[in-house]
Amino acid sequence: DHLSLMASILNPNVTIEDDRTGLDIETIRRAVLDNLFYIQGKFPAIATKHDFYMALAYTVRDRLLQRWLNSVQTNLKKDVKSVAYLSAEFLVGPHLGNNLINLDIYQQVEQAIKESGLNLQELIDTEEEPGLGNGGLGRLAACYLDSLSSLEIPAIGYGIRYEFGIFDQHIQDGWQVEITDKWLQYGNPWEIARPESSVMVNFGGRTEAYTDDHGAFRVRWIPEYVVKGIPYDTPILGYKVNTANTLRLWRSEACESFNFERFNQGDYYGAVDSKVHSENLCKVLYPNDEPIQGKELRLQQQYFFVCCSLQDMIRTHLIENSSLDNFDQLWAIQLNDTHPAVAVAELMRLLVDVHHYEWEPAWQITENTFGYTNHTLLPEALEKWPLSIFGRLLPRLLEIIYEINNRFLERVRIKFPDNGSKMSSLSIIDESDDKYVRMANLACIGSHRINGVAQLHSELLKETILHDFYALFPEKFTNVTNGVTPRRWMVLSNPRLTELITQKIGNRWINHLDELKQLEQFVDDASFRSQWRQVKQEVKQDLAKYIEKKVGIVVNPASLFDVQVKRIHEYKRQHLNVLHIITLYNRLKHNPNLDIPPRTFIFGGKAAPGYFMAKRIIKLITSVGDVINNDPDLKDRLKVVFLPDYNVTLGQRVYPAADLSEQISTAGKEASGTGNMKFSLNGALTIGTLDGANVEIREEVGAENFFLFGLTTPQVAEVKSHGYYPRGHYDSNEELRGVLDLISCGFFSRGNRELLQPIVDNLLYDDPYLLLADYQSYINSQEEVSEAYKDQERWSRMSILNVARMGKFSSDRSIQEYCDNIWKVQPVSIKLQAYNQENA
Ligand code: F58
Repeated sequence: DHLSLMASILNPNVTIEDDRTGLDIETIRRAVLDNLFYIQGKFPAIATKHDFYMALAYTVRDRLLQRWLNSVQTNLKKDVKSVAYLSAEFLVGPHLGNNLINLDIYQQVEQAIKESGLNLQELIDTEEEPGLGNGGLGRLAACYLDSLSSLEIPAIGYGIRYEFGIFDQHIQDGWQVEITDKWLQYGNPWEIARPESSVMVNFGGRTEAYTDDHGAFRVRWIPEYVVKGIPYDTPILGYKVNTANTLRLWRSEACESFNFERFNQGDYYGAVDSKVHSENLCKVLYPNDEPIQGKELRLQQQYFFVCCSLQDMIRTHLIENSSLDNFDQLWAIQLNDTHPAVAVAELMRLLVDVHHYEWEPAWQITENTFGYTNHTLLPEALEKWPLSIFGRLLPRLLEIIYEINNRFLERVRIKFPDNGSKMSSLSIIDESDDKYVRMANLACIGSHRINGVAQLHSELLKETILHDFYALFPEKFTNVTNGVTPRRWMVLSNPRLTELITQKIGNRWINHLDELKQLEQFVDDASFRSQWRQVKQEVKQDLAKYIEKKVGIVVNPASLFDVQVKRIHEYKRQHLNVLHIITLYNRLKHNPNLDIPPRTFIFGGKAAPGYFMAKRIIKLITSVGDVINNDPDLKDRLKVVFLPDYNVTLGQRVYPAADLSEQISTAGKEASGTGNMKFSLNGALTIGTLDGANVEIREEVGAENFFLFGLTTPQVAEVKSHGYYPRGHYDSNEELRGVLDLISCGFFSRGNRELLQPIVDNLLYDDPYLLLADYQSYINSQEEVSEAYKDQERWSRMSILNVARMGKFSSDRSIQEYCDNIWKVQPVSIKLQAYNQENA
């Protein structure tokens, strides 16, 4: 139209709006029909819901492209420093709804879809979520991408495009059954393959010394086979800004030109074999959460995506720069845990072997470039690779690691002479029994910053697993407390509460979360509190409907929704929650007149397929639920629900509907937690230990608005140091004894005494996570919860104050801290220029 044409003549930064960029309702409606016809090949009359979803997704993608391509172009510029976030997992969740929020076109699109006789929410719910992560670590990476773009920081996320993400969980007869996640089967409208930017990755073989033309001594790697990495790019748009950064995920393929003979001289089966082998590399995400197993394929995955990503950064760097001398000034690379830590050795290899740097300057660049984030204190979760596997798969990398280690240990020897135990704990090579490569040591040595993910965790790192590194380089250690994005975890998932808050304080809180503080002024306003309760009630009704549809259990939306959703793990203590449920059950059976508010216990979470105890805990929950949900004596006062297939999409339904958030890990075990933040942001109160970020949440919301229980980290250590005797708690606590005995006698397992006994035995004779030691304290705290819930006005006050004081836990704050203290990067605002304008 002539207005926008005029505008574009006057100001070249304003683009001409057409059917692929226009944001008004009519243009969007037309564009969806256009895409339905030209991309899905369907008339509306025969189109499925999925067809409409695809048509809408492409409509939205079209509207991202200008911002995206202009962002990519800008990030290439000579003086722009970028963040590269290296992560084996990105648990981004469905894109459609989030992009509508960040583009700020939700309402227009909702209207346009309505005018076509459809429902936007239904289309949003059609999207298959990319489950490219296990849990908190992968989801954190996704929140960080959202905040990087929203803060206009030039950034790229690098990872693996797994063909099968985290498995889908079905529950059969109360047990978890794993089903493969075929997330790509109907196509992915959000990604663009860039085969022209493919790179090659070496594996196996041997190394060879040679002298180059200038007489310099060099090494080359003669691989056994070469795999091709093909990048698939997804735009990550920021909230109401032009910045759309890239998530670049690598897929592996056979490099047919490498093994020329096989592919071209008749060994057809051999060629196909090698193709299959290469494609297997990125087939499936490893579904284990904490304890790691040294599987060769996983090391291949790690090296594959790291090698592809570093080559990609170097290639982009050399477009505008004549050398890599300033690589560390233009790139800040963050290692999301040790999974990409081989990058330290790989960057050295690329600088020394390929770009012919001397060791020392190459090492300076490397150390200045990397930062390392640790996400766990569990010693069994620290990655180490058997030396034999590592050397066979990555012979040149092992040589480089030895060289890094020798030079490093030389410095250690000077600082701590004659200290053999320090040397062996700091060495990258673990020589205890079998030899291993310790990835955390490599990450610490090769990074200029090392951070934990909550204050307590960062302190414990310095005191425990990284103690000797802290003694050596105290200046490297810092903390960045995790955060979550309010766009997905409030605006998208909880539109009702978003609306109520925005009515009161405007919408600046969405990207300045501290502004929620202003809600405190309404805490004494009875009509506001009643609106607040009304919103929670409606959201709980939605979840109740979902529960009935999914698992056939009718729950009372007025009951207290007591929720624990997270991976199933002994340290997270879902079974402690169950001990409380059985305690209430026994109390109600013995005293039917007991005055406690009705509760609905909601669980969700996946167990690692090979984790025996975690799978039994699921069976325990479902078994207890079967009995309790069907006991007429209880008159529906208790319900226990296990929601299958907990994932990002389900999280978006659950957090807004929770009254109580269960954050009950053994103190000192949960690095941070991020679900804890999502709950509290949505108005749930927390029952929790002094663990991870719970400590800081309690500090922010006020001790009086948080249900605390349990041993502290030093108390846990104290109990363990005196030879913990869990049986003593069983002997002395009659109510606890009643609970454990009821499980043991087969009451919840149709008389089968073997089924759940492993859990009881573990608690009585080992109890590594101190459930029995914390039991009474937990029960007492739960009684306070029930008392508080009976006084709905008091509960609403506490809920409002929780939300009002959650400002700190925005991932925008976390990312700002990374930018200031670790990456030293600045925002860059993106000017829009259309593809058909001059100089584009
Ligand atoms: C989690 N780690 C921490 N690991 O457990 C949690 O406390 C923290 O809030 C979160 O990271 C973000 O910092 C976690 O999710 C994994 O899923 C790994 C996947 C790969 C194998 C080892 C565990």
